[in-house]
Amino acid sequence: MTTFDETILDNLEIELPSWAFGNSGTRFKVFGTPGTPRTIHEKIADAAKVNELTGLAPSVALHIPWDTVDDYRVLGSYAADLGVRLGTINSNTFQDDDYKFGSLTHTDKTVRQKAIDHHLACIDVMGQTGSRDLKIWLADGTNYPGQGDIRGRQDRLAESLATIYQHIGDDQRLVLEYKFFEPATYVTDVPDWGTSYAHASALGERAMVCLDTGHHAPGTNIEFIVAQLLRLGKLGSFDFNSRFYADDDLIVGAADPFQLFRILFEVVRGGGLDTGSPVALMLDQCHNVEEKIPGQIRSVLNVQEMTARALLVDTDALTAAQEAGDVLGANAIMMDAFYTDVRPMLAQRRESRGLPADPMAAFATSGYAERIADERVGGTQSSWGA
Ligand code: AOS
Ligand code: ZN
Ligand code: ZN
Repeated sequence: MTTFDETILDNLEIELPSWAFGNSGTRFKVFGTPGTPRTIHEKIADAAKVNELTGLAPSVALHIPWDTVDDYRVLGSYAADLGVRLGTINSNTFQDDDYKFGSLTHTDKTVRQKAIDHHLACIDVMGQTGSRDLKIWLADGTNYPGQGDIRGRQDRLAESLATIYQHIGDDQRLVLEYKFFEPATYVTDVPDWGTSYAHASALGERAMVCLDTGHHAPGTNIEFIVAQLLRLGKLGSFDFNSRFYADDDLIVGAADPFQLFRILFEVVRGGGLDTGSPVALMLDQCHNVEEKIPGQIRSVLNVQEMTARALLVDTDALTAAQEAGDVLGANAIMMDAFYTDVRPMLAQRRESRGLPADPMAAFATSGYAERIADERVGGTQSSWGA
């Protein structure tokens, strides 16, 4: 097996979303699961279990107001006691009647101000949690031609973002996520990487793009976008998940492992996993029918496995083949790395670092699932959202 720089694997960190541990579903049905967290504390405990067994997930993203608490410093200490830290703060301007026709883009200044104030409150939370990133995903958009002034909405968006950005601290970042459709079905106000990049560039150095892998039209070459954003120095973070149809939020690497490999190859190629890189890796997933904690374990392992395979690409040989016009040779170098089973090597690495060789099996025999099912009775289970 080709050898590679081990530090990239050693330093790999994938943030877990608090909402992945709650019940989620479709508009037809949300299925409850025994042991589902009832509080943000229980979500953090579950996330910490994933980190304990994999060594890959030392931070948890919060969604405000879903994860609102009185004292975020106390919550941070609680997380630290469990071996994790609080990470990205996600704003939410998509579950309030006032935002029916938009939030940061709304024609009504009062509604825009309400949405801006929510983001300022999120920045305040970041100050208490020590979080670096404010991640903004907007549901803003329109469903029918003529419903809104496309250009005016962009102008208002730019103005609102600029107001929020003024409050972003020197050590903080504003990360703007794009999505091609849903809930809006005609115009989405931040539909693609170009729009996100245009706004982030206008804001300044501490504004970056968030690439959610499930937010592209079928057939989109996502690794190209990754390469381009890295070139431009504007790839701030990933929301990892996978999809068959739309924004399915399935386990990353489940639907198309080869695509994940190609994406991670470009991340490595662009220095996105080098020490000090601005690229943050995060999951943005829901577990509708599968168990949630194993779902998160499987996810971070998938990212680790595809990172290892991407690192196996013999880049010197690849460059030589590319420059020689050896199309099939170059392609074979990529495929050799992709088809390499890195699982035994990763199991060995885990053992040598005091982690279980097989985190999925370790969780299954840990008794944790049974314990939380017994303990977490009464109260209301969290669902996607609260
Ligand atoms: C929505 O589709 C986006 O992926 C956002 O990242 C969103 O904030 C997240 O899914 C949690 O709702
Ligand atoms: Zn997302
Ligand atoms: Zn999404």
